[in-house]
Amino acid sequence: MGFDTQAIHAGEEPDFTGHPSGDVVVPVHLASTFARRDVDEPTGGFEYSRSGNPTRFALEKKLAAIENARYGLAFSSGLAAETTLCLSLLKAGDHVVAFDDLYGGTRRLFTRVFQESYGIHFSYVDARDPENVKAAIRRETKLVWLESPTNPLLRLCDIREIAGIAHDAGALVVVDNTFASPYFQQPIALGADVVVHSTTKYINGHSDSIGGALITSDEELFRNLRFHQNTAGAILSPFDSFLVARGIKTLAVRMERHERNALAVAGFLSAHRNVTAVYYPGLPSHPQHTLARKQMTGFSGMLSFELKGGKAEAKRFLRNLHLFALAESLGGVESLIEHPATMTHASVPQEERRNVGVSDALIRVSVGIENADDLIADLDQALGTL
Ligand code: P1T
Repeated sequence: MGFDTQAIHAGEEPDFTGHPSGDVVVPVHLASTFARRDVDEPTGGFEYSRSGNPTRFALEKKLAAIENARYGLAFSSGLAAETTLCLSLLKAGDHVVAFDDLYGGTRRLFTRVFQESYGIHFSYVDARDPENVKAAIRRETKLVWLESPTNPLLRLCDIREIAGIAHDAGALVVVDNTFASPYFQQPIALGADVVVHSTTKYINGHSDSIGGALITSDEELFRNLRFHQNTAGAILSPFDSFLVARGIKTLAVRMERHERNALAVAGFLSAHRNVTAVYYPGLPSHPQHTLARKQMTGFSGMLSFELKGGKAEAKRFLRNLHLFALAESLGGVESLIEHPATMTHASVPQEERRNVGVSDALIRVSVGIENADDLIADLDQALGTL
């Protein structure tokens, strides 16, 4: 079945919760607990809403379907999903190899919590070259943690090749697929063991829910993750589960439009005299455009660019925009813009930011699904003020 069909129908089979009403949309089951007739027979399989909730269960089926995987779990945020994953798979003394360009909050979680308090070690490498991953792997390496494309520099890594390297060394591969969305990239088919999402972004798509997901096709891994989801308790609420499931139904059409608009915006920025570099995997000038064509089916709606000048120019440009909201987050229908060095990646120490290439002139754009001409006109007038 096609992605768009799955996105609409998976998890929404009218009778799957035993509801007699035949709802074509899974209802919001707000109950915190479920009555049973006998002590050892949970009615309809549900006992207590942290352990399992029919609305969340429907979403989890849909999340698995759109990643073409077997199992999905929904969490209260992307970071809650990441925390649960680390709790499930890592212990003191273990080692993780991670892409050096990652969402700032992910790096903060690794460094400030799992490294400083739990004795887990992290090596950050430029995973654009798989040899760097290979060279960083140690006997204690349990995970290789990737984003592709990365936040905020839109760098890619060859997921299939790195999965081969990691598996040869007995390590699992995690791919944060938030930027691409499952519509444009399915890492499990490329060899990843677990996919992470901040569903806050494209998957929900309307900037009105914070959530996260873990998706896998490995049954043992799934049981372990589900045990920790229930035991640590960072589940997605029934209402958010409903919103996210609703968002997924339009993911295919939204992503097509995000991409079309992003291509137009990237083309415009590339030709502007006040822009010194544009990072968008859909541009033939992107150094990894060929890899993008190989492992993705599209280029998504995220891009970043460098302005001529520095922080002062970046601030002036951002203040002068009218249509783009100056805000963290991404992947919603409305266009957002931000300054990674002072916003999403402020928690990464300045020197590490510089080493990776996040400069004070870097601007990140989440291109929405508005009229592209309006977006370009707004960027044009603000760039003209520099
Ligand atoms: O915000 P939360 O739902 O907890 O998701 C964290 C997260 C995980 N992975 C990636 C790639 C992300 O971009 C994020 C969150 N990012 C932003 C809020 C941002 O503006 O980049």
